[in-house]
Amino acid sequence: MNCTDPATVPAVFGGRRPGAVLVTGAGGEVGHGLLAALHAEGRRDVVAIDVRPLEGEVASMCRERLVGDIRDVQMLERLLAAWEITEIYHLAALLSTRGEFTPETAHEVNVGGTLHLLRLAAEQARSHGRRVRFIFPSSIAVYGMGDLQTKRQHPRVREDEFLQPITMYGCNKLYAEHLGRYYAKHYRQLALDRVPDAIDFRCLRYPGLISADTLPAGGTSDFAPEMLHAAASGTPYRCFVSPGATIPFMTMPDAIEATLQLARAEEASLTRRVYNLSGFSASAGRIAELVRSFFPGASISFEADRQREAIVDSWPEDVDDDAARRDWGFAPRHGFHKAFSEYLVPRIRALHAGRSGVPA
Ligand code: AKB
Repeated sequence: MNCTDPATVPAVFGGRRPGAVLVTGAGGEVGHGLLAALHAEGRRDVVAIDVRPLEGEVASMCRERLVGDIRDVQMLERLLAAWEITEIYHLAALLSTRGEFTPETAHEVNVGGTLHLLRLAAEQARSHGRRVRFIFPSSIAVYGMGDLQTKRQHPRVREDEFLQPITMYGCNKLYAEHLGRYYAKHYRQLALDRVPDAIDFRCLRYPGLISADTLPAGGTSDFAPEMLHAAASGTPYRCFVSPGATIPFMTMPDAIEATLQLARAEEASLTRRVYNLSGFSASAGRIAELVRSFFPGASISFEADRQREAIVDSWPEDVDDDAARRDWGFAPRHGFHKAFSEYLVPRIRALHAGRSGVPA
């Protein structure tokens, strides 16, 4: 049922709206994995928003599916009327490459949309009297290493270092992290009717994510999943960065697991609100070598797009995720080789086997 029509707002029994967990950007790569994971842990109260209709198996995992834009304040107002939201996973975003063609739109979505969602969280907390847990994915795009020499001299960057992003997406994510901290701790701090401590904001800085089940769109770290999916489907791939371009990555299952781990962590164990994550650091050249070892016929060439490569070069080789490991037990299952041998290659072969004649 699509709830953009107010007439379909669920009934309110005894003054109580039905409880819900809200997932924005539900149709994206992370959204697909998160909806499945929430369903697997027994959540049957998921309200999903995306600009496109949610399709496939994950659509049936939602109690409600809305087609709408997080910039639409009226739509968010209707959410306030219809649901008692106590947890928000705000995944909707315009990623780094796409954002460089429409930076102002990226700002409106990534910052304006996040502001609307944080305000919704504050209003929800005011209306139902409980705190709202707000889980926000940030990115390694918040970093700006300056030049390759600095990047190489600082191979494992901590959360509070080199925060000079060079993309609109990175600027948006860094500002949104501060907005989350503000709404959680200082929102309307001079107003007599403020609701203190209404939002429990928690943030993970995702590295480049690689999924076996979905293809990425609009990112600059996408060269890794694009290369793998092309090899599995027998399609020649021209990599838009040089073999030496290196950043941190993690598999989608590890990203989803980490997201739920942070969401479930005891607040007392959190020494910070924004956490680095990394599964492994790899160069485009090492990824190509491993891909060829699994797909010997793969046609992979390197034709660097200097502008896109400059974005990747501005990101760290790897990040220091000790705080996540110490505070809430972050422990990715997939290192570089295991990511391919245990997850990516078996899953992608199965996915592409029926499509391209590539032997399973
Ligand atoms: C992108 O490439 O923009 C994203 C990211 C690194 O956050 N995948």
